[in-house]
Amino acid sequence: MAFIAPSRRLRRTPFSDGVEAAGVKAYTVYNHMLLPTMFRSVEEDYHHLKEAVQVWDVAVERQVELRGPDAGRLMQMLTPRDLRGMLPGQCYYVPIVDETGGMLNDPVALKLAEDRWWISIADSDLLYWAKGIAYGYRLDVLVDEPDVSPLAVQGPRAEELMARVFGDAVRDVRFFRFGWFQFEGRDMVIARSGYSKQGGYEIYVEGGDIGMPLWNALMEAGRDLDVHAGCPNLIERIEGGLLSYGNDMTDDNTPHECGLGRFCDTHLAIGCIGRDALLRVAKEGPVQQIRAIDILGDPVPSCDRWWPVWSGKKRVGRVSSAAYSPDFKTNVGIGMVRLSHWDDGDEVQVETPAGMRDAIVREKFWI
Ligand code: THG
Repeated sequence: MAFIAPSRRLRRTPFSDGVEAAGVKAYTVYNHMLLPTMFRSVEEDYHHLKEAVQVWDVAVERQVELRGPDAGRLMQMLTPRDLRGMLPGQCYYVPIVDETGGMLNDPVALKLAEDRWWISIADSDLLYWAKGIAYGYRLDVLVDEPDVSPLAVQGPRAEELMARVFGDAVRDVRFFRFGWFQFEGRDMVIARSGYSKQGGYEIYVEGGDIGMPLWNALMEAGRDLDVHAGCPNLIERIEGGLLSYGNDMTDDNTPHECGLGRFCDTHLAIGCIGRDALLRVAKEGPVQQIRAIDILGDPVPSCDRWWPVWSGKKRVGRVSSAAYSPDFKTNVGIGMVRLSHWDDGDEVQVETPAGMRDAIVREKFWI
């Protein structure tokens, strides 16, 4: 692969100077912005994430802010998850669907106040869908992308590091809740969340100017904890079954196909734009679904296109993410598999660039 040419359309983040100083080795592009994918090596980063603590530049998790009297109404139009019981201070993982029930995004929504929400988006331009709906329905709501850049602190020592910088009260923040904390006199939302299964926090840094001071403070406070710059780790997120929008699912998939049915209350989600379509398809139930796929044999190359899944001569699915797991000593994968072959233990073949491989479909992910 050649290099990617920098330009103003490929946005840097408030933490990019720190990321570069830490020796970033690879980036991807996400929401038109740089997302680090590797520091030392994907495997070294993986072991370190599970043992210590990492600071992640996840500014690519852009916020779509909804502000005004109709903010809650617009939020409910976007998702089949019932939001009526949600309180300020809570985060919800919410499928976002279009009028056909197709997935447009799978963000974390934060309810800041009755009339103010942040939608912390995955890699698709949700801002325009939200603006279009607000305008088309003449809603009394402001929709924009504020200067907010999440910084994640992930790993088993995350709580200790965060307590050193923000005080012991951060220890009391529960999973998928957030509170307001101060750094150098600036208010920041801090949630117990993040794109790993190792535990940790996400700091919603408001104002790019405070980004590097916070980055440096975390690095200094965590020196004896072996803190290191890190990033969402391919191996760990596959082990944990954390989905990647645009890779593991697209707008061709319903939330139910994505295994996100547990985040839908379609009957109760009155106002959701995709509600009727989802109720229709829910009657029959999905005919394909996301599964963990254990690909046997030597380490596979990285998955930059869908790999066909076969049962003999019949195509029964695709693999969308794969990596060799040092802890589980097998290739861990995420794929979409047809109903006929989605039971735990079902044996299939995966057509990888390294040849045809035997594989086993699993109903549970590794962590
Ligand atoms: N954090 C924030 N924004 C994000 C992500 C994030 N935006 C982009 C991307 N990640 C969106 N996708 C996901 C996918 C999974 C989760 C969050 C965002 C996630 N899932 C947990 C799980 O599946 O175990 C918990 C879900 C729950 O129980 O509610 O955290 O990571 N700010």
